[in-house]
Amino acid sequence: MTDEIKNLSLTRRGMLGAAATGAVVAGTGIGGSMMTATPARAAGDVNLEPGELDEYYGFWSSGQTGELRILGFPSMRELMRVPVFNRCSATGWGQTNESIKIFEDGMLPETKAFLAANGKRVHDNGDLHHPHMSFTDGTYDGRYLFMNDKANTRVARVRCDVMKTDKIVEIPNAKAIHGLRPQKFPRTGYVFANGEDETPIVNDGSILDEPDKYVNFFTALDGDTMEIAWQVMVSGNLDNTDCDYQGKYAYSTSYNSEMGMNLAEMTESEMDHVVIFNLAEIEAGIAAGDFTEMNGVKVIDGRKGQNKKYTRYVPIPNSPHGINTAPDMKHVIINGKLSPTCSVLDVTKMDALFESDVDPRSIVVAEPELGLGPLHTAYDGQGNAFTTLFLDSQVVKWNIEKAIEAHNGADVDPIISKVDVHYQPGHNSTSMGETKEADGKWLVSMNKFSKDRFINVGPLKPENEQLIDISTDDMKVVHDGPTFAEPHDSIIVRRDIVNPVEVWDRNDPMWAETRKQAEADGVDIDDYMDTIIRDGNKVRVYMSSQAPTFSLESFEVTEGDEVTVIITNLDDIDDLTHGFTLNNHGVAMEIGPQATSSVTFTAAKPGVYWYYCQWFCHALHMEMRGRMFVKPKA
Ligand code: CUK
Ligand code: CUA
Repeated sequence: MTDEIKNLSLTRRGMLGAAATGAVVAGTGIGGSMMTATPARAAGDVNLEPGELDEYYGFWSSGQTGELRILGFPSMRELMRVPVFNRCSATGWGQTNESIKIFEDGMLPETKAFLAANGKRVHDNGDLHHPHMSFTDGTYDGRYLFMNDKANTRVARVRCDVMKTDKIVEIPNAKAIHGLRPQKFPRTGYVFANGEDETPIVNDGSILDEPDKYVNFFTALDGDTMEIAWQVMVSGNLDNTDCDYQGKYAYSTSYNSEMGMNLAEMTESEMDHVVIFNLAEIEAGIAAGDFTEMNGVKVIDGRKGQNKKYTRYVPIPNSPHGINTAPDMKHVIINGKLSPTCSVLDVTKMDALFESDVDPRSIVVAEPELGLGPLHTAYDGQGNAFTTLFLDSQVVKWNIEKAIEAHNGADVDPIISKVDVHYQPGHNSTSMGETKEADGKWLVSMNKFSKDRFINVGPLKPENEQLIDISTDDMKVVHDGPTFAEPHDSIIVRRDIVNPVEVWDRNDPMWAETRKQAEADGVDIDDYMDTIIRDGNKVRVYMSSQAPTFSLESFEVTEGDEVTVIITNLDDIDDLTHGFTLNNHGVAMEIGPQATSSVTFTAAKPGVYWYYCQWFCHALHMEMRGRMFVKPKA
């Protein structure tokens, strides 16, 4: 595309948008001033020329695949998969010693024992729903990404300098970590994580059907150390969570205030609730010793009716799901799911809620009816909200102030426009939309069903993530993006905020443990190495890689030996990753430029086994191989 044509297509979209805006404004009876109220700001072109770079990073969850994905945005091109809770065939995540250490360091002792009894060291599945970046002063700071694992009750952290996982923490007491958000102000700070499944307060196999003995846990981790700061025990389950821009409150939705154990019981009442957590009071309670220690964690009792200033329960219709703080730093929108409404909370009214016995519903300042199945809301930073309607297969754009006016009796319709999406949207995200720097350019609707949108690949179909230009009131779907199971949530981050390195720093903590072992063995892992250490039936094979060779063309071990292969990639050129794959041993790992990786396995039956570099690194990449010779046991 030439520049003229590109400009032309931009202009044309701008014109179409403006024309449609007029129609919508006329149709909904909103004053014509709306047109000037929304400043012209072209979202940009979704079709990048070959070689052109994206304006944003998209960080995508992958649901039950267990990894984090990085997309270029708005092109929606998948750039990278970062293994987190999953076992990765390419990189050896979940198999290398460096990654297993990260899994094991944050593991509860009972899980270690359970896995050992099942002949494993790590869980190799996860259910990653919510990736969120660390904040400083209300906006992303490019340090870390935090994410949940609903399947095995964990929280992980990814370092944004190398885009690798560096912490995986299993959360005690809670079950099924679901909602997760980092503290926005003054910084992260806390990472808030919801347990979704309630469990008996003593969960030792003696209690099943006594709902009054079931509780749930809200967890605050320290985002710097990834240690658990405290937990709050609550009534009902917890679904999604968010926090304010003032650093005072966090809040979570609960879809089962009934504490029901089956579908009929769980959806019985018309009103469920949002739990509001008072951070200063909780910290004071911890300092004053008003906690119970459970499995090494300080737990505050914030259950309904304990009448302390740790929590408040605000009734919300009906099985509310998503909860999203607006970039106006004042309003919080709760998505009704089984109710066609969204409830708007005013965070400035929360102080009063804790100081006196005002009606908890007094912080609800609007409750517009938007359509069927509202699940999540995103923002444009111009006072408008975009809510997914799961049952209607639509995204609705509505104005928060108008919803408040209508709630106060004015005859105004807060709904600006609706757009069909394909189909059944869950989360949606806008560019920078969960920060105070929301820029109102793009929205992605993360649809659970794609049905007929792509050529058929069998009964299991991809999700469909649709890109919507929101720079005008007419929301225009401009791209369909198929994804594999099952992204729930995403964030869209301005490119200047994220600055990963090109090659590893030799002093990276990732292989600190390996370095220690090498020092004990008298090997310098920062240099050329070709040393084999025999230590009983343990063999440590140190080699370096430099395209297109491994320093060791062969090494010898004995059948049944516990072999550890340690490799430093001495290449320091941008994009020169090597790998080590050992035939018929299920062994493969990535060794990035200037990185050290290691893997441990038991040598199989006697014979010759070739190992090779699996990353195409050089014209002689095919020749980058060697032999492990396994001798019979004497
Ligand atoms: S949840 Cu999936 S659509 Cu886990 Cu954020 Cu709402
Ligand atoms: Cu090294 Cu291929």
